[in-house]
Parts: sequence; C-alpha cells; structure tokens
Amino acid sequence: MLTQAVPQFHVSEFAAEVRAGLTKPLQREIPSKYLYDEVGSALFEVICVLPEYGLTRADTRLLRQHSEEIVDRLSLPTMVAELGSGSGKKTRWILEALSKRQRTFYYPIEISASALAACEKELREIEFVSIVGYERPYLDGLLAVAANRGEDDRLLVLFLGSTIGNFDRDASERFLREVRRILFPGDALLLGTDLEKSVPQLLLAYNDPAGVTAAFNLNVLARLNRELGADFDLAGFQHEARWNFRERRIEMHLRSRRRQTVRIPGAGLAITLEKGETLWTESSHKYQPEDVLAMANRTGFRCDAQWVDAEWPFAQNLLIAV
Ligand code: AVJ
Repeated sequence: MLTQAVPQFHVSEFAAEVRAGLTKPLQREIPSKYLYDEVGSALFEVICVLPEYGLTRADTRLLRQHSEEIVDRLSLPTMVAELGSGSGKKTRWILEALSKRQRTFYYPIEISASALAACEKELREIEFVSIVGYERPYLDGLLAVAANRGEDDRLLVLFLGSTIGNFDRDASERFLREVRRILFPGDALLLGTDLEKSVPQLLLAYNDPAGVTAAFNLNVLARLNRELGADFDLAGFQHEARWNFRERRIEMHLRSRRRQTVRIPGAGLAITLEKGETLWTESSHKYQPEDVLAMANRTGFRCDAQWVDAEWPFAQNLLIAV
C-alpha cells in the first residue's frame, strides 16, 4: 500500500514577508512592493496624473526632451531591459529614438502581471521594436535578459520613476552593485531620481486632497484581506505621509484609529495594534544631484550625464558601467 504523503503547508513568500514585517518589534511594516497588485497598480496610474504629484510628468518630460541625446551617448547595438516597467508609457520616447538607429529588443521586467500586460499593449506598435516581457523580480529578470545577449550587444537598463527611492540608502547601493555585477563595462543604466524639494510640496504629493494616495495605501490592507483571508477593517486606519528629515525620505504609514486585533490566517498570524500605532508601508527617498554621482562612483558606474527638470526637481542620470 502506498503511504500518502502529508500535504505540505506551503507558506508563500508573500505570506512569509507579511508575517515578518507585521511582527517587527519597534515598527510594524508591510513591504512596499505589495502595494502593486492589480488595484494598486491602477491607483498608482491615477496618482501619476494628480496635479500634486509632479514626479511622473517630470520623468516623462526629461525622457521626451533628451531621448535623442541619451541614445547618442550609447554604444550600439543595445538591448533595453526595464526594471519595473509599469504601464511603459514613458519608455516610448527612448524606444522611438533607439529604433530609428537599430532594430530594438525591449525586455520589461515586472512583478505585476497586469502592469506587464498594459506595457506590452502600450508599446507593441512601435516599428522595429520587439518586446519580450519577464514576470519576475528585477535581478532574476535582468539575469535572464543578460544570459540571452548576443556577443556584440550592449545593454541599457532603465530604472525610472525614482523606484530606487523605495530602497533604504544602503540597500539602494547594494542593489546598484548587484545590477553592475550583471553588466559589462560600457553597458548603461538610466536611473531616475526624485530630488529634494520643499516639505509642504512633498507632503501634498503623498497626501493628495482627492484621497487617491490614501486609497492606494489602504488597498494593501484590502489585498491582505483578499489574498490572505485577513479581516482588516479599512475604516479603522488612516493614511499618513511624513517627512523623515534625518533619512530625507517621505514615509507612508497606516495609523490605527483604535486598539484593534486583526487576524491574518494566510500568514498564520493575529496581531493587536494599539490606538495610534502605525504600519509603515513605503519609503520614498529624495536626493541631491550630487548624491547620485557619489552613489554611481561607489557602485561601479560613472555618471555620464545628468538632466534635471526645471519645473519639478527630478534628475535623469545616465550611468555607464566602468
Ligand atoms: C513608484 C516608488 C516612485 O515613491 O513616489 C507614489 C510610489 N507612493 N505615491 C513614489 C508612490 C505614493 C512612487 N514610486
């Protein structure tokens, strides 16, 4: 007779990371990448068109204005890999400039399946561009792309929208070093970084009066309810954006309006939150233009060029692997 194996309880990475974050002793947290499920990605697209949130428009303006010059500075032929493509809208300018000079292979790398599908749809009609999407974490995807490079191919990695700002400063340098390890000398990394600006302006950008950012933040609790069977009462939490002046970053938190116990069966967890206690859901680090040059030099790159938007301080940085 066959012995039936005991079914393994599989703790997914999502459940494990949520569990680890929500049981941290001093400050509970939920990793910010989990903000981007299908609803979260759609809400983020709305944030990008809010008048208070100038970041995406600045990023797009710089790419539109300077894509020819950016492409002129690259060694060709080059394949393009994008870390966290999102909707892919602002990538159009680079792909159009590049595809005038060469047939272009574009590899969006994205953990959100819905964002990846939107990106492929957005960009698929550009002539002389072929798109192959990777639904994977950034470095896994980049390794897969690099493994397929032809002998003479250069690689241009796009890391736009100041997504790097989600990482702590140490972690961002570790990440850049890991990207660099996958690249060859002469490969390029186009890095978008949001710059420091007035605190009231930043607070408004992350706490817009229409409440879109609040909905984006609260949705992570709705996601835990949907995917891990949790029983968060969203009305029991308030969205909060803070400026951490020591770390020079905006932090998003969800503040518990009362003492409450929440069950998260999918993570094998129940937690009691005090009134006023917060769950930290995201950091958005802000930079000085010189910070980026120093970061590049410490991580195996040199900054070949930097463009700063005149309306909303934001820098596009072209780093070359040394
Ligand atoms: C996509 C990480 C760049 O930090 O500005 C926008 C995300 N969060 N509003 C940012 C976000 C709240 C955004 N990044």
